[in-house]
Amino acid sequence: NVQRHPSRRRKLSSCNSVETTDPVTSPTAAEARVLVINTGGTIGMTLHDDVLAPKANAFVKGLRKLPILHDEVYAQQTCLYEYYGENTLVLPIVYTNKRIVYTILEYSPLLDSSNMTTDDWGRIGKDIEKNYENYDGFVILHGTDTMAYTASALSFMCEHLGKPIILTGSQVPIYEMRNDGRDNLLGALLIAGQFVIPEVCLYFYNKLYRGNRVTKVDTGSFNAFSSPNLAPLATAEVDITSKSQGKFQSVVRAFLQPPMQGVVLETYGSGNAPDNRPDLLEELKKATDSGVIIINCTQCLRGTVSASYATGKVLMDAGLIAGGDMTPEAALSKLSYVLAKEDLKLDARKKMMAQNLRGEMSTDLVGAKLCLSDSRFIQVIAKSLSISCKEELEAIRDALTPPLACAAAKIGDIEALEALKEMGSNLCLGDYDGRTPLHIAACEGHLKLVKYLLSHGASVYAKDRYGDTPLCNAVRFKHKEVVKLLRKTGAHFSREELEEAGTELCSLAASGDLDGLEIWSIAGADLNKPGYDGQTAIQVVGSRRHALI
Ligand code: ASN
Repeated sequence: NVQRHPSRRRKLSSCNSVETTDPVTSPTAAEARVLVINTGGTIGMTLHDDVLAPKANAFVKGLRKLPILHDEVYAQQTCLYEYYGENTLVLPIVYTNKRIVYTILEYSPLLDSSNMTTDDWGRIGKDIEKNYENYDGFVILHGTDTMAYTASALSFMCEHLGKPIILTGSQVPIYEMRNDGRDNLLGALLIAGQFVIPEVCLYFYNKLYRGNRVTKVDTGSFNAFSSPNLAPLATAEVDITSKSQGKFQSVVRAFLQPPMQGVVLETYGSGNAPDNRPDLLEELKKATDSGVIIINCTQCLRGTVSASYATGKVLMDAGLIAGGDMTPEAALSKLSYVLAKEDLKLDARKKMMAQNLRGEMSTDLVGAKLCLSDSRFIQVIAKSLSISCKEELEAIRDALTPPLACAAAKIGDIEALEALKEMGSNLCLGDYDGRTPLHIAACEGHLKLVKYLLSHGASVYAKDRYGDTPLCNAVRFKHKEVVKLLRKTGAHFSREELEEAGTELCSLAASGDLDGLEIWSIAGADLNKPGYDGQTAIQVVGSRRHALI
């Protein structure tokens, strides 16, 4: 795709590069941009006095020397540093003929993640917000010790997220001969640059996990994280396809006193505690009565908190909130997030804690199990193919339903979409051309349906095989209200699209299409952007008026 970064391309002739037709170095590949925020952690540490500690201003220089993580020839040929600055690097070309250009923002001081505080979470969140529109994805380099906490915290902080945020790091510094940092960084960059996964994720040892589902389980293995209750979101294989009793009671009482506002309690099995300790239960009850939010999480890696035992029911009776299958890391961060919502009353806060906010807990494990039995359509097909096992049924459903959902979107049939959703199909998936129901609804101008899809998690950032988003489609087909709604939901033109808009705007101006110009402007285009001949749309409108007079 030759038009992805036109202004850099325009400069190419003046920069000291030699044009080439070699596909590996040719500066004609489409580019994705990823922002890497380096907060510290083992990945960039070096040995000082026999202990590992972060080293400032060394990471970018180190990466430049690793051909697997940086293509210096391409950088020179495309004036990369001149355009994006010295801290920008570029991966070798990937098989999808894409270049991933990444810029590293290094924090000072770099931290061992055991020293991270909630202020650091806030700083990361703000930096993502500040740079959100200029990048396709974000990678956060972070120490492993508290990575699951930061991932959980970011998942709650990032409301209406539409782009991937991927935390990664390593167990061994990237500068050492045998290390896991190179693979982890490379995998995270490839995913952040090529896939629209609108979640906070954690990538480690070839697996992409939902960030608020992981826990660090191993201090000495490259396979350091586990997501016990939710399978990885993606796997990168060949292809990328998630005490003493009396004293204890007084400690509990002291601990639950003001200003304590919330507590995560890790309990046995399915959320159980001794029911023969009325003294402790009474302390817990007193605390919840006085407004302390206590979340009951299980100590077990797999399974969920339930009220199936008397020993669990006593905790519910004491006013604890069942934490389902949330990790304690996610529960703690969620609690900080909910407690920070100052405008919420206690009941509303408690309700939020019990609800699934970002996929951190399975709401109803039984109900969530896929039920294909009531889907006549899939059954008929399965029967004709003599298929009965659940996995094969799911495979058929996943192959068939995206084009069906697109067909329903084309005719504005919300009921059909609702039925497909109930069948367990994902309305965000695209058809063979990567076109999602939202793309189709945007083309057709079905405002109600666009609203429906957006409220059911459709991504405004989904790109079809031509690189177009639903916003591009709505603009092209001049559906003003859809454009407004998509913009309100966070859709925006990429920097490259804004650069390229000048010529299109001029041709609209030349044909007197003021409506079209208005829609482009609502979509974020600058009517003062010059077209290929240096004239702006406004100038073209002016000279056209002049000619008419
Ligand atoms: N102590 C390190 C950290 O969390 C551990 C690591 O990154 N592997 O920063």
